[in-house]
This record gives sequence, C-alpha cells and structure tokens, in this order.
Amino acid sequence: MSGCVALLTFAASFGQTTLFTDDFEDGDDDGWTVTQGNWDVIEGRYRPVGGQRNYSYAGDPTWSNYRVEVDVYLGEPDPTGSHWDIAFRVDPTSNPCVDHGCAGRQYILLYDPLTSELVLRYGHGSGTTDVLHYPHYLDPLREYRVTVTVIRFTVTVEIDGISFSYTFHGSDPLYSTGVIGVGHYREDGIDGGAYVDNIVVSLEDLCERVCQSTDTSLGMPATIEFKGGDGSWGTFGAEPVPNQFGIFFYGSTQTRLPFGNGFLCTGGGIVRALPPVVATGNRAEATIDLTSLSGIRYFQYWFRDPAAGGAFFNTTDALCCDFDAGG
Ligand SMILES: [Ca+2]
Ligand SMILES: [Ca+2]
Repeated sequence: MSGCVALLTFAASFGQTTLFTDDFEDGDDDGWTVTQGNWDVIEGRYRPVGGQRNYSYAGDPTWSNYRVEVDVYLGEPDPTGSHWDIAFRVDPTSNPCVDHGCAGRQYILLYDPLTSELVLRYGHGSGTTDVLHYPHYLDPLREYRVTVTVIRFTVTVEIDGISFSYTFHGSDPLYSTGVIGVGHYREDGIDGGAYVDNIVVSLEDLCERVCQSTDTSLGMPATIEFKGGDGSWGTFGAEPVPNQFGIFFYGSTQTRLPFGNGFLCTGGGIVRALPPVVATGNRAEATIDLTSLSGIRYFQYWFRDPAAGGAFFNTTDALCCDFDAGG
C-alpha cells in the first residue's frame, strides 16, 4: 500500500487493477504452461496429478509490482517430504520448476510440513537458496488463502492470520519482473489431493496520481504515468504532449503553484532527470535512476508548448511515489 497522502487531488487515484484471474470453472487450463509433471483441471480446481514434481506458470513476463492471491489446499502430507510452491517474478525462459536444484530464476514461497515452516527461496540458475524460514504450522487437508505481495524488492506474505516480509538485497539476485507459478512436490509421487484455485493477480501501484494539469495546445491536459520498473530504475511517460523537448523532475514535497500555463506540483529540492527528452508521437518517456530514493517523491514533467502561447510551457499532473511501500 502506498503511503502517499493526496493533499490536493483533482484527478482520481488509480484503482486496483486486476492483471489476471483464474477460477478454473471453465474446465481448462488455457494460459498455463506446464514445465514439470502433469496438471489437470478437476472439479474447477487446478491439481498436480501424480509424479514427484509438478510445476506450471502463467502471466506476463513484464509484470513488476503485484499481489498474488491464491487458495491452496494442503493435501495429505508425505512423511518423506512434500511441499507446495507459489512462485513469483518468474523468468519463464529459465525453465522454472519445483526442484531444489532447479535452474529457474524465480522467487518462491513454499510450505514444508516436515519442519512446519514457510520458506522464502529463490532460484538462480544453478539451484535454489533459502533466505527466510518462518516457523508456522498449517493443518493438512485444509484450504488456505495465501497472499504474496511484491513491491520493489520487498515480499510480504499473508496466510492463516500471520504476515511476514523479506527484502531481497545485496547478494540475492534481484528479479524485477516475471510471471507467477505454482508447484507441488511429493517424494512418494502419490496424488495427495493438493490443489490451487481462485488465483487473482493485481497490480500494486508504486505511485498515485495527484495535483492537476491544464489544456495544452493539443486541446487536453497532459498526464504523467509510471510505466514500470523496480527499486533501481523506473520508466516514466507523459502524454499527450507537443512534440517538443521536456524534462522529468521530482521533489520531496507536494505543491500547487501557477507555473507556465499550468501548475508546479512538486517542491522540496527538485531534481531534474537529465538529459531532457524530445517527445515523438505526442509521447515523452524517460528511464530514471531511483537507486538512492527512499520515502515519498513527487514526479512531474515539464515541456515546451510554444503553440499554446502564454508562457510557452506547461506541465503534466504529478505522481506521488512511495519508495518505502512494501518495506
Ligand atoms: Ca480456463
Ligand atoms: Ca474453482
């Protein structure tokens, strides 16, 4: 959740955007790619069918900050070893799978009934590494609603009334985008009745729209967008804007002062993202280094608009981005 406080909001904030849902009630698994074992849709649920290892993924590899909610039914545990996995920011080209020695590049949440632990793990091309063991017993033969939220490099897990977080950093691989996956492992290879269902993936906005903009020479106000990225970089866009040059900039406070033909929405030690950009097709775009930013920043775009007369320049509205969100 963003910590932005919209002091001067004129445009509506973004709502929750659903990226993907599947309740399997249509009886098929269209949109899923199985990389290990077999999965079947049985009685409106997605089930690993036999075998020791089962893995399947779905989604768009450009997904960055998102929340995955899924019903997980824990089947009969295998006394010799079993776990289910929810994977996220999975690189679908890395042959993701459920094994310890899996080469897939991905983040994984799993439950291990032998140790009664929830485990946060990553796969990195030559195996997997556990970064967090969270002791918590889950009853078998029960369905749980699992929520995994990944914003920047912070993962927050909610299940069974508990919640914990971990921030990937330092020597961890930093995967900024990727699809979701589901996995199941049973040493004995018997069908233990496990399944997943009611999967919802929703966009977690790092930024909220604030302040306002005025009509340009194109006859409508220009807006700024956060188009994706993670903790270390972000791509910002502005449209529709005249095909002139402009500069994205940001500051730590929100203002609303007359500025050119529009408003200055950003204050507090303004930083210009150089070099300036030139809009084409009435769109401007820039990738900005966010590495050193923490807390809240307000982003806006300044652009020349000679055809409009007046001050010959204007601005977009602003985005309030919370770089501590999820932390
Ligand atoms: Ca389907
Ligand atoms: Ca269902």
